[in-house]
Amino acid sequence: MKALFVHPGPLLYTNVFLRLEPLGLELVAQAARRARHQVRLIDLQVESHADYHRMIAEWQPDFIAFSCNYLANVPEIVDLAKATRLALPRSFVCVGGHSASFTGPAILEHGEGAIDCVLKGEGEPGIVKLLEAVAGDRSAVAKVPGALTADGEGPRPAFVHDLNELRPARDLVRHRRKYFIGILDPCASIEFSRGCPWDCSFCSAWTFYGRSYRAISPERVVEDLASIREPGVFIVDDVAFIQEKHGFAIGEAIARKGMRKNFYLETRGDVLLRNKEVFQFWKKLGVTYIFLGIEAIDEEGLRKFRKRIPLGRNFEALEFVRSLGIEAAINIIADPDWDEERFRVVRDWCMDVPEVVNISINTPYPGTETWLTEQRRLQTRDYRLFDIQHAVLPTKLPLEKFYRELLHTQRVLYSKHMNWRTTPQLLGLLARNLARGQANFLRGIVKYNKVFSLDTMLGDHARPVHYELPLPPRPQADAPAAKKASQLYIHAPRGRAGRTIDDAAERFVEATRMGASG
Ligand code: B12
Ligand code: SF4
Repeated sequence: MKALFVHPGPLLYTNVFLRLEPLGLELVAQAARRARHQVRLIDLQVESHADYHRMIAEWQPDFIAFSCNYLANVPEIVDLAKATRLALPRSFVCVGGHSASFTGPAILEHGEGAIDCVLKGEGEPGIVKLLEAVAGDRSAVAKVPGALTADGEGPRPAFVHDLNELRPARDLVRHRRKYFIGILDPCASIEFSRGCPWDCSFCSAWTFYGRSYRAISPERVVEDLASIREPGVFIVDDVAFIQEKHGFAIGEAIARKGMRKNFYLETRGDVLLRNKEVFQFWKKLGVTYIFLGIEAIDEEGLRKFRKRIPLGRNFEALEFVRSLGIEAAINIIADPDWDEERFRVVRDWCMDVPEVVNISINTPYPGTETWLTEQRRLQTRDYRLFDIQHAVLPTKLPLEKFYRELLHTQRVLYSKHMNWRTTPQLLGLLARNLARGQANFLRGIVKYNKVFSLDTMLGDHARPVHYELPLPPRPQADAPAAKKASQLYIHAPRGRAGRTIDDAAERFVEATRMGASG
């Protein structure tokens, strides 16, 4: 069959700071290719809807699969599916990915018959079975693990049998030089592990993967890295180097091959402090940026987000990153109940630290515990606003004032990095990128004021809403935490056996998490 894989368009962030290759979709496309289907991929972050329509008109795929990791992309995907149904009435349309897995019934309903199936969970095993059913016995579609159709739901999605057997179909992406993160331009993505053993209440990474954690072998990582031509590499793991020896094994394999890249990774402060040597080693291998989800600058805030890392440890982790000479980027979650004073305190704190600070807005997502327990009513259910840059919960300040404060804070932080001290260095880096024909980040800087403006933000709230996220279920105050969590899982938890970490790391995770689930 001819199968087309589609990544939806950019979100707010993607227009300025970063745009990354659709690694998950490449893996799913490769699984289909291995099953001998003809496969193409289009990434609407870097191509237009007109390109998409041209491609389906010319190539006439039998099967079209959209990747829906981000909730904010749901309306775009539903509209594209409807247009596709009109253009190619006989082709099969499916939607998969992180957010689709948590909102399957609503996506089918919005599609009004244009979406044949939502395929939940990791896509690699499911897509092969789904394509087989679509090509042969269509009545078998509803029995495919992870499939949700108007006729019913298949069994729970299956895990990939062995992550080491997979390779992303990097060759299918047509504009590789368009992917970047800040000055890492161009930048590819790579996976060293999948899943997360922690269970933070605002996050759905762990509920998707059933709190499992699987490591990819150093041999497979090196082989994949060898296929990457870009100098920058984004490590997509939720928490990098949870298991020190895995980090060393990969690093040593890379060093033996003499490979040199500039890496970007994300991790937790307590992991950094526990596994200092591995981060020291990776500094030598080229880690340029470490992103730390500090989330809050006071103990109360941290408790709220259920990250059981004492504040002092987070600051110690920051000190450690600085001591390595690696750039740290920090994320802080702004709560909609922040007032002017709270914003001022945060601004002052951020100005005192040398790091790049990013501020996102506390947003309850389907698939998270906060989604089930958040007592505040949503002030909007417009999918497009669920991008952690818009306030979807009622703000204590009037919305306009809240955005004014937020934008002011973001601008202060942004200009901190564009000041007279950093500008010469930044200009040098931009010039070097330009000389190599890479202007993605420069374009982002130019667009900053247009993207992050009060009028744009308020205008986003005023747009007509065609598709609304269904309301979260009523919170059940008496339901035990474990029961609440178990309702959320996409992949069935396999308990301790599902986590390829040693007992010491498992004990460390237990001591630093707060959940009651397996
Ligand atoms: C790396 C990452 C990023 C990277 C790049 C992501 C990218 N290129 O798309 C960056 C830093 C840019 C990023 C940014 C954001 N992210 Co992000 N990100 C992740 C992270 C940690 C890993 C994603 C990843 O690459 N995984 C590895 C690949 C192999 O897996 P995958 O893409 O999920 O694909 C698999 C399945 O989803 C599925 N699948 C995917 N597509 C399809 C399609 C079909 C047809 C099928 C059948 C299956 C399928 O199969 C794939 C293979 O198994 C996830 C958390 C997580 N563990 O999933 C959060 C996550 C996806 N991000 C999240 C969010 C909120 C964001 C931001 C909005 C804000 C932020 N956190 O910074 C921005 C917006 C990004 C944008 N597009 O503008 C949320 C999503 C919440 C939601 N429900 O919308 C997540 C779940 C994290 C969380 N805290 O809960 N992100
Ligand atoms: S540590 Fe917490 S926030 Fe980070 S990926 Fe794991 S569960 Fe999500």
